[in-house]
Amino acid sequence: MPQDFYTEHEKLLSQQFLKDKYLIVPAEDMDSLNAIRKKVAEAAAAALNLPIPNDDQTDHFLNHIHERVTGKELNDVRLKVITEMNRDPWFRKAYFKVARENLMSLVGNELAMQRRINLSIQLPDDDSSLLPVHADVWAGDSPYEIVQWIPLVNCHRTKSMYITKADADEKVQANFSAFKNKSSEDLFQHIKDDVIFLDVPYGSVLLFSQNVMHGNRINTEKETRWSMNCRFKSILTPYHGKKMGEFFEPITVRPLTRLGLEYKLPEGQYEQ
Ligand SMILES: O=C(O)CCC(=O)C(=O)O
Ligand SMILES: [Fe+2]
Repeated sequence: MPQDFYTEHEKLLSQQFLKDKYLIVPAEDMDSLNAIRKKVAEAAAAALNLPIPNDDQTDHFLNHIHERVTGKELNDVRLKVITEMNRDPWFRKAYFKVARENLMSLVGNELAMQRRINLSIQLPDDDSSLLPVHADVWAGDSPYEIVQWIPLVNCHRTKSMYITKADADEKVQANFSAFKNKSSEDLFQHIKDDVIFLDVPYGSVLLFSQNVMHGNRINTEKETRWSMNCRFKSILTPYHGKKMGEFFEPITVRPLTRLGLEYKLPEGQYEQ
């Protein structure tokens, strides 16, 4: 595909994304990211009846939450925090600002955003909230979606998520009938030498295609993982199970698209 209309920066970004199917980029707006992290920590402290950590304590508070919560209580806390995150409209705007320019370069400038931002918390050595190997497109997402994955603590090795190397992923998905009667653990064992546990420190953002197999394993690091994920797509690309209005909300519809969608030909004019 000719790329001569791209800027040099867009060319580099898209080449790298098309090669690896993911990118790790610096947060574009640290103030927004810090405000997001503060809100999450406050909501978690409230859910656990703990004092709200100050800014200097927040990183330690999140990384060490397993010292104050059991695996059993965790999902309840997680759901309470998600509700708080999604209650304030500023939170979504801040989330978008953290990777706005990169999203526009990779996806388009007329974007739909997932209505509910997700939160994932992985305590050390806990197997209760793992996501086995999958590609979200296998379960209702369209292949036109990107995931914006933002860590609230430094994520690496099993404290992070893994993604499959693009060439290995392509081979397995092209020959998927071989795995028809196999478990997702069998599938993971098959690809395990071809997965990359992504190094995503706080202050950076992971953008990945959910067409590629990914997931997580038991966190064998000594700290708890906190990360958020939210999908974006170009408004006018095809939808699958996740519909506009229900799952996605338009966030940057441009004026000419509005005019075009609203325009009605006067009666008697030729309609194609
Ligand atoms: O955070 C993870 O470990 C996996 C996230 C995931 O599967 C997704 O966002 O689609
Ligand atoms: Fe996923």
